Amino acid sequence: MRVNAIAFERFDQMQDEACQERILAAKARLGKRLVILGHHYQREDVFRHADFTGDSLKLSRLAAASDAEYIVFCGVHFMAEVADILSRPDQISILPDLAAGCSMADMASLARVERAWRELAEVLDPDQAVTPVTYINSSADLKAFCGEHGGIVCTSSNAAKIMEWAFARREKVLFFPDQHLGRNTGARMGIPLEDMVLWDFDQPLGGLTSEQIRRARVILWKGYCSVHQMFQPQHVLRFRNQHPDGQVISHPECSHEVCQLSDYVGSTEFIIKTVAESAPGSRWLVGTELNLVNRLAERFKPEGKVVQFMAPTACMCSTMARIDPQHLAWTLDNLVEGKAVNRIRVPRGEAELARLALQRMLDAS
Ligand code: CIZ
Ligand code: SF4
Repeated sequence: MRVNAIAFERFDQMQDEACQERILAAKARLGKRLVILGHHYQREDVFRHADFTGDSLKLSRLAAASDAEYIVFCGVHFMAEVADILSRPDQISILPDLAAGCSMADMASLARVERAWRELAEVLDPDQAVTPVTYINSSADLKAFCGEHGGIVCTSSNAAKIMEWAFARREKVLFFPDQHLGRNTGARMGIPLEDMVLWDFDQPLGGLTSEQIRRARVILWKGYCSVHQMFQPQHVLRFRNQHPDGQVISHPECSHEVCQLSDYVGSTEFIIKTVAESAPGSRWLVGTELNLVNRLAERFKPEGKVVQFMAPTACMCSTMARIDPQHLAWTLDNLVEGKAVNRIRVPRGEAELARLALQRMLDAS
């Protein structure tokens, strides 16, 4: 941070209402120089300030198309990286709190993936036989790894199309970091569960035998989302019991068992669209982040739709919640002063390779 930036301490204890006023005032002063992007999982008191809302795919496209000088990403770290990679060099991507990471993304590091690639090379030639596919929930260096090794990025909106792209090029897929999105997508494409093996990155050769690797079609990284992992088959079964007419919709980061019991499985954009298009009076059980489910419940209440959260306990994305009105107000006040705090900048070489993998995704989806 530059020495003369406004310190966060001045905002830390500020009341929410005071922050809201400052955010509105700063937005008015910055006008078209600023665009605020808000992910569906953001808390309401931040989400309401977004110029555009969406999932990470939609928001990364919008970041690329935006003319604004400052892109303030109310989401998590990898999303602000994608905005930096896809935007012009003179645009500045900002994450209001640098501690807003993604615990799933952190489960795959470049060192671990490179080690996996080296270990796979003991069994086969990975650059001939394996397409690396990274979920967009991953750090920029892993997207660069995919760019360099003939691989690609996917999101929960396009995972099946991207897997098809991958299989059209090489016979196997190494999918990281989310095992569940990989498994659910593979299963939907008709790949038997036994043809998808789990790569335990703490074990030599992922805890697999050479034979298991040779036979596998998909190698799934042992990562998961701690929020979506909370949803259990019994939550679905209990709902079905109580509400036989109700419908169940889940995010593909949920376990395969939960997805199998659901009527619909898809990304946040898909979930919103499906509930929006359902008949008035319908009842839904939704397996995804709580802020989004609460927003859906409020939005569709006037149509008599009942939208319920899948788990009995509240589970939010705690890292998304780091972006609060205090951090947003602090970030914007600094921009008004001409200071870009918390800028996210991906090193050039890495950004070029990551852009290649992202561009393959955008072209394929
Ligand atoms: O891709 C995203 O934005 C995430 C994290 C979830 C979803 O399905 O939209
Ligand atoms: Fe990461 Fe899960 Fe939070 Fe999404 S909900 S940002 S996958 S920790």
